[in-house]
Order: sequence, then C-alpha cells, then structure tokens
Amino acid sequence: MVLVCDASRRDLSEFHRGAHYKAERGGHGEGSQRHGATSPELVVRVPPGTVAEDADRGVRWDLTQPGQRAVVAKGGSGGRGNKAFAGPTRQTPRMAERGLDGEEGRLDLRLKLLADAGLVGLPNAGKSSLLARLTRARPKVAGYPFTTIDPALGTIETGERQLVLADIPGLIEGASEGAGLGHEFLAHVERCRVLVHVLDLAPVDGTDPADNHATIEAELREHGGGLTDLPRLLCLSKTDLVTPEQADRAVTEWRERLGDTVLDVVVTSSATGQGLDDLRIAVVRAVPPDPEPDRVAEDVEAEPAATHRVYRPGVAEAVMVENTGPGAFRVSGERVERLLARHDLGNDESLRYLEDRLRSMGVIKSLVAKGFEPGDDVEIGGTVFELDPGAPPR
Ligand SMILES: Nc1nc2c(ncn2[C@@H]2O[C@H](COP(=O)(O)OP(=O)(O)OP(=O)(O)O)[C@@H](O)[C@H]2O)c(=O)[nH]1
Ligand SMILES: [Mg+2]
Repeated sequence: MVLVCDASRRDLSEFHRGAHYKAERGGHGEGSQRHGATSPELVVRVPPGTVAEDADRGVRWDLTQPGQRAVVAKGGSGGRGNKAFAGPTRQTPRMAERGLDGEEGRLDLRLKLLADAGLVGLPNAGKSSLLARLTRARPKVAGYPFTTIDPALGTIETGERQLVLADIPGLIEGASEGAGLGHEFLAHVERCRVLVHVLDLAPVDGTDPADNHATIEAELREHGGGLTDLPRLLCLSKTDLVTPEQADRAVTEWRERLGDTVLDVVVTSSATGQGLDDLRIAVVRAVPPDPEPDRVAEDVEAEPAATHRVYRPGVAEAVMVENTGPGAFRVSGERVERLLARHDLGNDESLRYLEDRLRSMGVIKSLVAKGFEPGDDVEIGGTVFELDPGAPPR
C-alpha cells in the first residue's frame, strides 16, 4: 500500500470513517516455471501536508511534496514457481511457494497546513483582515471574536517568490489544552517557518496589550511542538485607532521589551494600509528561500520487485523452540513462520523441502535438543504438523 502525495486533494474527509484498505495477496507460485505475481500496489492519495503515523511500528511519513510516495505496508510477495526449486537432488520439482499476505497496520493520518508564515493572536486582533490585505484570500472579517473557525491560507506574491500565509483562528488562554478553537489549529502552525504575532493596539474590550501578548506566548509555549523556537514578528495592528505618537511609543516599548526575541516589530493598519508593505517585506525576509531538506518523505523508494526478500537474513532471524507438552513442540519466529506460510504441507515435496530448510536453519537441531523425536507434532505459526525429518540428504 502506497500513500501518494497528490496536490489535487485538499483534506482527509474521505478517511473520516476509519477507512479500511486492503491490497491483494501475492499470487501463488505455479508450475511451468511461473512465479506467482507480487500483489499489485494499492495507491491511496493524500493531500500535501499529510503526516501518516504507524504508532505500533514506530514509523512516520511526512508527505509534503506532490508526487512523493511512501510504502506504508509491503504487499505479499508472490511465491516462487517450481523452477526455483530445481537442483541436483530435485530436477523436476513438483512444488511451488504460496503467495504471502502483505503487512497490516493501523495508520493515523493528520493534515498539517503547509504555510511559510502563520498569523497568531487573540480573537479579533485583526489577523484575517491582514490576510485579506496581504494576499488575495478573502477570509471572513467581523467585529466579534472567533470569526475565523477554519484556518485560511493566502499567498504573498513578491515578484520572484511566493509565500503562503496562514490565518489561524483566534487563540485564547487555555488554547493549548483545548479551550476555544485554537487548540487543534496550533498543530497547523508547527510547520511554519515564522510566526506573526498580531497584537491589537487598541482592544475594544479595554484589555492591556501586554497581558494579551503574554497570553498568546504562553499558549504557544504550552503547546510545544517547536512553536517556542519559531522566529517571531510582532505586528501591532489597528494603528489607525491610536494617534501616531501612541503608535511610535508602542513600537519603541515593544522593541525594548522583546529585544532580540523578535525579528522585528511592525505597526500596521488594515483600514488605511499603513505598514502593510513593511510587514510583507519582514515576512519575506524572515522566511529563507530554500525548503528545508527534512521535509522530504523518509520512504520514497519504490518497492523492489524482489521475490526473495522473505529469506533475507537479518530481518527477523530469531527462532524460538519450545516444548509445549509430551511429543509437542512450538517453533516461532518471523522467518520460520513465513517459511511455513510459503509451503503447502499437503505436498510431500514441499514438506521435504521445508524439512531441509528447517534443518539448515538449525531448527531440527534445537528441537532434538529439547527432546524432539521424529514423528512428534510441531506447531509453527498456528499450523500443527507431524514432523518426520528422516536422515539429512547427502
Ligand atoms: N480600525 C481597524 N479595524 C480593524 C483593523 N483590522 C481589523 N479590524 C477590525 O477588527 C475586527 C476583527 O478583525 P478580524 O480580521 O476578523 O480579526 P481576527 O483576528 O481574524 O479575529 P478572529 O477570526 O475572531 O480570531 C473587525 O471588525 C475588523 O474590521 C484595522 O487595522 N483597523
Ligand atoms: Mg479571523
């Protein structure tokens, strides 16, 4: 199963109901020198920004660039045909391998917006108004808090570069723990390369901008996920509501207060257009032109069309042999279980081949060491069979 990053997908809604995907199993090996078909790949398309995580296996894939592929579950390999078993002692093999089932797992998919810069701030701070003035996006703007309930994106065009600016719903105290609407959206800004903290110079509710600033910074800190380390720009908004002297004083104060913890302090007004060019330039400067190399999916290599992977040493070599009762034994280990899954025990030739393999893997020896006698029952991967290895072939 392959996840493919597809720019025409926008969200993960098609996966909401716990979608279950199953690729076909590998084909059985056949006679007349035919190998079984390796199972065809099952392609599942996801939008850019998707993070797929298999917590059980501890693997994560980041799909950011259209066209990226991540093999999230390997398909069942096809069985080898009879020809593969020809040799000096078995010249016309009447056996073939069975195809294997593929890997299974549970994947959690999350979509993170891919924005270069994120506007963060309290509700009503003027974030959406800035997005509308700096880009062609037309987010809803209104004089009440929580106007924005979904993150919105816009593109800042500078001639040679394009930058994506995200407008995040207003954050309130406790957002990092789930209060308001900000909580789930904080994760979106993790991938931004700069945060623009939008601070209302003249809040209608009469609150103190310094307290408001501290509230937002505390939530960003609480959320973690690297938000604290993201470079910041401070944007003092709605400057048209204060006198030019007040605005100048505010800039000086904030520069002193924040020092080099911010890249710059800019005053803006979405009403008059003041400072918008300064903000645009500051954002462009703050975002380095080259994409970071670690944004590439970890596993983009195509599945090798190898049929012999199963016996590849080192994957799960360990074989465990237990005595489970009188004349009964259990052999476990991924390698030996796969070997068994490969072979049809009803076929004498397969059975003898299996015995040879078990012998060369040292399994017969371990069994004997535990008191095994030829003809005892052996269970491997849930299948019990009578193992009567006889004398090793000369
Ligand atoms: N006078 C003035 N009003 C502004 C300015 N920017 C935004 N406003 C007003 O402030 C209110 C809130 O603006 P929004 O842009 O919706 O604020 P927001 O930060 O996106 O708010 P939420 O989406 O609720 O978090 C609206 O009534 C805007 O018209 C500005 O520069 N000057
Ligand atoms: Mg808004």
